[in-house]
Amino acid sequence: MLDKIKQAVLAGEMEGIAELTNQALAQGIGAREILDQALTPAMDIVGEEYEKGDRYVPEMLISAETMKGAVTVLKLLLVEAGVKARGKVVIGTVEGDLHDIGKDLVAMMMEGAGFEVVNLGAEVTAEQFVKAAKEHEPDILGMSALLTTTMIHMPGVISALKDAGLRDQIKVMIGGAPVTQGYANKIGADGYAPDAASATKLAKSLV
Ligand code: B1M
Repeated sequence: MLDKIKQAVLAGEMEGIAELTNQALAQGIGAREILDQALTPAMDIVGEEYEKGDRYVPEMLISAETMKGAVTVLKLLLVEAGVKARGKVVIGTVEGDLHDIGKDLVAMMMEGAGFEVVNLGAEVTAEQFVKAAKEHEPDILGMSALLTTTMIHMPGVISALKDAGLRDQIKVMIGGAPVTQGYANKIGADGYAPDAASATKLAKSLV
């Protein structure tokens, strides 16, 4: 059953995943087991295949959505069982930038990896990032930018976090097509990732 669930995530079988997950639970397989032995390993494979170029973005999205379908079924049970989220992430696309596909993919992969994710959407101002940081107290704040004209808002968000006295408690990670590791170093971010799979790995290493 666990292998069936794993294969369903790999194949992106969104339609049947909720039923399959419920069947596994009915057979006495624990929510934690399903998460650790089927869903997470499947998403690890998806990430590795994407990194190697064996899987394309739409396939990764479909697998991520499939995993979300299973996680939705398990969520309540996992909370009840006291399975702590790996950490909390507040994520958004920066001010003036409405590209959100890549950011949503990162958010989904992180959720799949066990993070609690607060997705602020696109065109998020520094003030909105800080407000969300105060409200949700995340371990990580993630910023995405797809335009050379909007990535310049990233240092402003970091300054605003500093001004609000929050910078020491929150790791900042950034990404998006024009963003680089060099830029992350320059603006004092804690990390940069080039794609959703490595963003998830980075988030794990930051918490
Ligand atoms: Co726009 N656009 N666009 N666009 N668009 C680009 C980015 C562009 C490169 C196209 C081009 O000219 N070749 C170019 C930017 C040039 C530049 O600044 N260097 C561009 C432009 C110029 C514009 C407009 C200015 C066009 C115009 O109106 N004249 C305009 C700007 C609007 C605005 O934001 N204010 C605009 C508008 C749009 C659409 C609305 C039509 C649409 C966005 C729809 C949406 O997102 N809801 C759009 C699209 C779709 C694109 C392209 C074609 C695709 C972007 C995408 O979704 N890629 C893009 C060209 C391209 O990339 N081929 C382009 C797929 C996605 C999965 O990848 O977003 O890179 P990506 O995300 C990756 C990684 O970057 C990384 O992981 C993701 C998953 O692997 N990542 C992170 C992303 N965020 C991360 C955060 C992290 C870590 C990793 O940590 C927090």
